[in-house]
Amino acid sequence: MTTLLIATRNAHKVGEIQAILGTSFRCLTLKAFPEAPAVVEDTATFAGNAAKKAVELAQWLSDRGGQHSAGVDFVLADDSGLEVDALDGAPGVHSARFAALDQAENSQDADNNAKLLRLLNDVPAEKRTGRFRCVIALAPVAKDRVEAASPVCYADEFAAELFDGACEGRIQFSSSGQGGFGYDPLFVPDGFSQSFAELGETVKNGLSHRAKALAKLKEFFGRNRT
Ligand code: ITT
Repeated sequence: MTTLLIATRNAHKVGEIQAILGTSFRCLTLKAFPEAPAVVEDTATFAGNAAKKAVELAQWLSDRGGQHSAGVDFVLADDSGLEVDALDGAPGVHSARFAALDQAENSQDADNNAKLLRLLNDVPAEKRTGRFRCVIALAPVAKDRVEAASPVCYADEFAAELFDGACEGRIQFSSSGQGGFGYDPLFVPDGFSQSFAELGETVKNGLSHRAKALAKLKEFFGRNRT
């Protein structure tokens, strides 16, 4: 069975990824690797940040050598966020620290949601469209790696496979619901009248941006097993 390291420090994301992947993979989390380095998310795209997280951690695990990598075959990283049309795609890649863009640390969900509502104060219902986006990056962990002589080969060895997903919807005028995390209390997916936080995890995990990206990842493994 393939072993994945789910390399996110967001416990809600870990829960959703594990629930969506089910039992088809053996999943470890960063709890098994407390000394894993923090990766700086400084690229301009979800794909760039997801690939950077997966590749840096796969390199780190590979450098530790086979017996210290707990059998991890691939590192899986998720970069995601909310794009709001009336805000030209913001908060986008800055979704986690939207309330305090000058800080390196993530902001509280409540502060991010309050800022979003404030910026959309004068925007009417029909213009409050947007989407969640997710890019999942998968990077292989090299077992018993012999350092490649060429830096090009070294880079290729850790290139990440990318899987993306989007979920269209609209932003409510106020928060509702207790489930989920992040912007879920404000986001109503197309075809529904309740927020992700009200709809609950089973509905969300059936149609979310993350579910769509992970469906592509499962297809990828299905194709490569045959
Ligand atoms: P890692 O980098 O460790 O994975 P993070 O929370 O910092 O954790 P991101 O940089 O990808 O992750 O930021 C994602 C932010 O986008 C997250 O903090 C939420 O604010 C928002 N977000 C992403 N997916 C979401 C979802 O399914 N529901 C609600 N908000 C979501």
